Amino acid sequence: SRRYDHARVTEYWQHVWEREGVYETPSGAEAPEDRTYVLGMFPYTSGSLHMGHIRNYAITDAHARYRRMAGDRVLHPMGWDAFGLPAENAAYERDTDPESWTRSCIERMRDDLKEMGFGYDWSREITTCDPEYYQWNQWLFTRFLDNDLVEYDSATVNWCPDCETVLADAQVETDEYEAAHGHTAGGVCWRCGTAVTQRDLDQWFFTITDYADELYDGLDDLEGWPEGVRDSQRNWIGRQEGAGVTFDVDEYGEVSAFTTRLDTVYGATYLALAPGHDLVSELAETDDDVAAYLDEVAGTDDAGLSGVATDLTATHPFTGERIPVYVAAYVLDDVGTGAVMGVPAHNERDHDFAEAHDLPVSQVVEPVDGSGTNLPDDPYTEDGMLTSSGEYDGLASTAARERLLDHDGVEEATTYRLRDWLISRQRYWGTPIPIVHCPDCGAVPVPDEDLPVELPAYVQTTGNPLDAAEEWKATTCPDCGGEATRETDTMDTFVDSSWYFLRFLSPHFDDAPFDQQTADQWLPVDVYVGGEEHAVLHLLYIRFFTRALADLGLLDEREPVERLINQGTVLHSGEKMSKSAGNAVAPHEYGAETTRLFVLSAAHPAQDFEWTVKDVSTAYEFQQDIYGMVSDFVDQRTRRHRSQEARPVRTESEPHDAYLEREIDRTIAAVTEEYDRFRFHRVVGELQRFARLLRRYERYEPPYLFAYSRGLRVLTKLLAPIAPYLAEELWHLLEADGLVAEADWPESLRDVSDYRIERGLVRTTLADVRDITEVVDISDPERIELVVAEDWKYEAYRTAQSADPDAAIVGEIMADESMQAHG
Ligand code: ANZ
Ligand code: ZN
Repeated sequence: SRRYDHARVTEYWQHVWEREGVYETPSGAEAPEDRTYVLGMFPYTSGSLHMGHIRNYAITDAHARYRRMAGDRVLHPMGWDAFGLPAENAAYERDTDPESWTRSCIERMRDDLKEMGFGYDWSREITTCDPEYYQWNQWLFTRFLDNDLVEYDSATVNWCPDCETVLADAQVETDEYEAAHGHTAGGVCWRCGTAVTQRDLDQWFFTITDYADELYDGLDDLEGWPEGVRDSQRNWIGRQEGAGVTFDVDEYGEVSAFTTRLDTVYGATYLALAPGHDLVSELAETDDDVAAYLDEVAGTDDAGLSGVATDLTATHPFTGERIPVYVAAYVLDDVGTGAVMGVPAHNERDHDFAEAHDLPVSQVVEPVDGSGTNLPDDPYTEDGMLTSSGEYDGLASTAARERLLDHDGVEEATTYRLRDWLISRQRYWGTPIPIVHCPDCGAVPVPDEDLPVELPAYVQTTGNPLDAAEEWKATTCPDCGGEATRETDTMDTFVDSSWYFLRFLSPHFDDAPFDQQTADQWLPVDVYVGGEEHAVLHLLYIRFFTRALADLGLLDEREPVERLINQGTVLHSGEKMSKSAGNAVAPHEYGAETTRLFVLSAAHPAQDFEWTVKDVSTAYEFQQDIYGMVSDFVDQRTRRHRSQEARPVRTESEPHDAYLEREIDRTIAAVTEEYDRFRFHRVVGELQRFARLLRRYERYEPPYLFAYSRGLRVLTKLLAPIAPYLAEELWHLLEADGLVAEADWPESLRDVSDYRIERGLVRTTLADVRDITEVVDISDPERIELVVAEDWKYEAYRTAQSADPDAAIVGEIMADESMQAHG
C-alpha cells in the first residue's frame, strides 16, 4: 500500500486552510451562537518552540478543532509575550538590539507553529512590544492611577546585582520555610540564580492587596481549575485569621503583635520586634547595642536566632506583668505587624530563641487527654486545654481564641502574605511607565493624547539604558509646561500578559484596550492551557486585572477563566525537556504531525510523560496504517471501476452491516466523550481499536460496503482534531466534500442502545436452539464471544444468512473441538 508523505502535504494544506480562512473567528449574523474561547498561554519569544509549547498548543488546537466541527463559533488566537529581560540579555550577548532579536524569534516561532498545523486566527495576532499594544498598558496604568490602584513608594526591594534590576517577591526563589513566611531575603534570582540583595528605591506598585480577600474567596468557586493551583494561590495570598494583641512599651507607647495562637497569650514571656519596626529605628538613635545589632544584620540574609535585648519592657495586657523587649531578625518586617509575642512553651522558633537568650518557658496549654509533654525541653505546639491562664483555665484552645478576643487590648486581625505588586523594572525592554517627574508638580501621568510613550532607540549600557537616553528623558510637564524628566522605569512584563486575553477579542480596537461589548460576549475564556509554573503569578494577576477592570466599569465579568488545564511535563530520561537543559528533541525530527500526535497520545494532558523514540514511532506507524487502509480502499475502488467489474454500489445498509454500524456509532459516542473530557490519549486508543476493526472489513468483497466506507469517513473526522494534515489528506482521497477541518462532527445513526444485535437465537452444534444471555465481546466482526444458557461460554461465528435481519449475530456456535471458520 501507499506511504503517507507527511512533508509533501503540510505546506499544501496550510495554504488551503489559510486561503479558505478556516480558522478565522466567525462573526456576523450567520455566526453560530455557541461561543468557545480556547487559549494557550502565549509564548515568551525566546528563540524557538520547545516541547512544552508543542504540548500546550496541541491541546488547545485539538479542542478548538473539535469544538469548531461540533458547530461552535471558536476563537483560538495566538500572540507573543515579547518584552522582558531575557531578550535584553540575548541581545547583549549577540551584539544586537532587543527589538531585532525579538522580531527574528517571532518569525521563527510563527513558522514553527504553522508547520505544527495549529489552526489560529492569525488576523488577531498581537505582539506585546508593539506600541499599538503597549500603549494600552500605559492607558490602563493611568486609569489604575486615577482609581487608587497605583502607589508610588520608597521601598526596600529585592535587587539582582547581576541583572541589575529589581525583582518582585515572586521572582525570588526561596526555600519552603521562607516562602511560607513571606520572607524573601536570602533567595536567588529566578532567571540567573544570583543571590538577591536589598535596596531602597522609589517604586511603582499595583495595589493587588486591595483584592486579597476577593481573590482568596473567589478560589472556592473556580471548580474548573485544578485544586493544586487553587491551593498555591491560597498559600500565596496567605490569609491568616488571628488577633492583634497590644502591649504597652515603656515610654514608647503601644505595640501590636499579630498572633494566630491567642490561646497562648498567658505564655508570652517576651516581645520581639523586627529590625525594620518603626520603634526600633527610633530606639537605635539612643541605644548603641540596638544600633550595632542593626548594622550586624543589615548585610546578612540569614541572621538565624540572633537578637538583642533592649532596655525596655512591655506590659502584658492580661497579667499586667512586665516582659522584656527584644529586637530579633527572625521577626519579619513585612509580616503581620512586625512584632511577635514570644511564647517559648508553644512555638518552635520562640522556643529556640528563648533557649539562645535564656528566657523563661511558661506552659499555658496542655493536652486534653491528660498525656504529658516534653516541656520545657521541647515546645508543645498542638491545641489543647488552657492552664495557668487565669479565668480562662480549662477552656479548649478553639473556644479560648474566641473568648480572649473580648479582652481589652485585643482585636480580631487578619494578615496576608500577599504584597502589593511591584511593577517597576530598571530595564529597557518593557513598557515605559507613562509618568513625567516635574520639580513643581511631582509625578504627573502622561495624558491619553500623548500616548504611547515609545521606547527610544536601544543603546548598550551597564545600567538602565533609559536612564542614559538623555534626549528621550527630557520633556515638559503635562501640567505646568515646565522642564521635566520622564520616568525611566519600565513595567514588569507580567502586566502585558495580565490582559492580553482581552486584546485578542478586539485586537484592532483603537478607542480602548478592548471593546467592552465584545468582551462581555466572549468572557470568560472557556479553556486556558499552560504550565503549572504560572500557578501564582500570571494566574493571580489575570484574576486581579479582571476584577480591577470590572470595578473601573470596563467589564462585567470578574473571573477571567472558566476552565484551566496545566499540561504536564515532557520528560526525556527523567529530566524536563527544554532548550536550556540541552535535551530538547527538535519537533521536526519525525514530522511535525507525528510529534503532535505523539504528545497527545502519550498521556492525559495533566500528566508528565517520557519521550521515547519507540512511542514516537508508534504514532508514526499509526498514521501510516490509517493512510494505507484508506488508500487501499480508494485504489481498489478505482481498479474495479476501470475493469468494469464494479457491482452497483449499495446506498443502503444491509442487515449484516448492522454489526459494523453499531461499532461506528459506539465509537462516535465514545470518542466524543473523550474529546469533551480532554482525554486525547483515549481518543487515540479508541481510534486505533476502531481502525483495527475496519481493517478486518477489507476482506469483504467488494470492500466498499456501505457501512465500511462510512466507517472510513467517520474515522477521518474523528481523527481531524488531533492529526489535521492526515485527516485532510484522507478526506481528499475519499472524495468527500469540502475540508474536513470545516466538516460537521459525525453523528450516530441510531442510539447505540437501539441496536438489537445482542439479542437473537443461536443454533448450537447439538442442534438445539438457545437464548443468548450475554454478549461478552463483539469487537470482532466475525467471531463473537457470548454466553448461552447460564454460564456456558462460546465463541460463535457470524453467518450472513440470518433469518432475522436484526439478529446480526445469529449463527452457529462452535463447540471447542468442532470449531471451524466460516468465510
Ligand atoms: C504567638 C504564637 C504562639 C504564635 C504559638 C504561634 C504559636 P504561622 O506560624 O505560620 O501560623 N508571627 C507573627 N508576626 C510575625 C513576623 N512579623 N515575623 C515572624 N513571625 C511572626 O504564623 C503565625 C505566627 O507567626 C504568629 O502566631 C506569630 O507567632 C508569628 F504557640 O504568635 B504566633
Ligand atoms: Zn509640573
